[in-house]
Amino acid sequence: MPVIDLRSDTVTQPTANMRRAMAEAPVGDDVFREDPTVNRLEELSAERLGKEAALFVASGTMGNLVSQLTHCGRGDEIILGDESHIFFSEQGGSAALGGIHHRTIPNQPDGTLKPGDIEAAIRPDNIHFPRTRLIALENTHNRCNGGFLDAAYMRSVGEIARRHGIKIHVDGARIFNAAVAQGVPAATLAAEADSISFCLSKGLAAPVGSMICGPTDFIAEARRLRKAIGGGMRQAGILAAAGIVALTEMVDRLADDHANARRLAEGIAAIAGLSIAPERIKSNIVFFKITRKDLTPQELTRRLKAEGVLVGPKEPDQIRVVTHYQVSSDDIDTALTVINKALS
Ligand code: TLP
Repeated sequence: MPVIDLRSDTVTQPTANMRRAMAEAPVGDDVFREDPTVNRLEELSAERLGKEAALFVASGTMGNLVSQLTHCGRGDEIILGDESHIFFSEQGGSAALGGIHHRTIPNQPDGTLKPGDIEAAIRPDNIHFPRTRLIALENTHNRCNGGFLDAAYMRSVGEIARRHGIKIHVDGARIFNAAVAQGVPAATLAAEADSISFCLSKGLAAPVGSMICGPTDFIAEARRLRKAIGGGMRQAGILAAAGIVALTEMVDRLADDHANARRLAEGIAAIAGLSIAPERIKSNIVFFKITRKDLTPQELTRRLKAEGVLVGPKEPDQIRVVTHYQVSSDDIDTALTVINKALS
C-alpha cells in the first residue's frame, strides 16, 4: 500500500540532484574551515538571508540553542511565545545548558506576539530582575497553523528592540515558506533579526542540517559554541552539498505545498465531525479539530494509518497535517477520501 506521510515536512527524502551533489562534493575538514562545500553553503545562506555570515549546524534545535547561547549569558532572559518551538519542543535546552530564563507571553492565533505584550515584558534595570537580552520570534509559526510574520510586523518589533537595546532572534525553521507565501525575499523578512536560524531538512528536502545567519562577529562566537556542544563536523560538505541544492532548487516549489495545504483544509472543512477555518491556513501546516465526542485524535490517527495516511495527533482534540515535496495534489484527494471514510 502506498503511504501518504503527512506527519511532517521533516520526512522528505533527498532529491536525485541532492544525492548526486552529495556523491560528488569536494570536502575538507570543516573545523579547520577547509570544506569548500560547507563554505559555499554558508556564503549562499548568508546572501539569501541578507546577513554577513552563516554557520552550518546539525538541526533546527541546535541552531536555536547556539543562537540563544551566543546572545545570552547565565541568568539573562528571553521573551518568547508560549506556543513557540523553542519554549515547547526543545527540552528547555538553553535553560539546561546555558542558565537562560524564558519569559513567555501569549502567542496570538496567527503566530505573532502583541507588541504591547513584548514591551510590557521587558525588564527595567532593577537588582531583583533578570536582564532582558533577547526577543525570540518564529516564522512561520509551527503551532499557530503555519502563520507567517510580515515585514511590517517585524519592523514594529524591531523598533521596540532597538529602543530598549535588546536583540531579536528568529526561529525561521520555515522562513522560506513564509517568504514564498508572501511573495517576498527571505532577506526582507530577516532584515530586523540580529540572528535567524532556518532548516534545510524540512520543506526544502535536504537530509540534514540548518543554518544560523547573522553578523560576522556573532557567527564567529556561534562557531565557538557549536564546537563546545559537539557540533564541529569534519567532512560535512557531503551534507552541505544537499543544502546547496535545497536553496537553489527547492524554494520556489514550496508554493505547491501551500496550495495543497489549502485544498486539504477546504476538503476537511466539508467533512462532518471535523472543524477548521481554511482561510487561516497560510503555508504548509494544517491543524484541524475533531468535534465528535466519540473520537480521539489517537483513534482517528490509527484509522487513517490503517489506510496508508499518516498524520500527527495533538491532544486533546486536534490533528496536524503538513504538506511537502513528496505529497502530490492527487495524494491530497486520496487523503480526503480516506479521512471521509474514517469518519463515516
Ligand atoms: N519541528 C518538528 C517537530 O519538532 C515538531 C516538526 O515536525 O514540525 N523550529 C521549528 C519551528 C520547528 O518546527 C522545528 C521542528 C524546529 C525548530 C527544530 O528542528 P529540528 O527538528 O531540526 O531540530
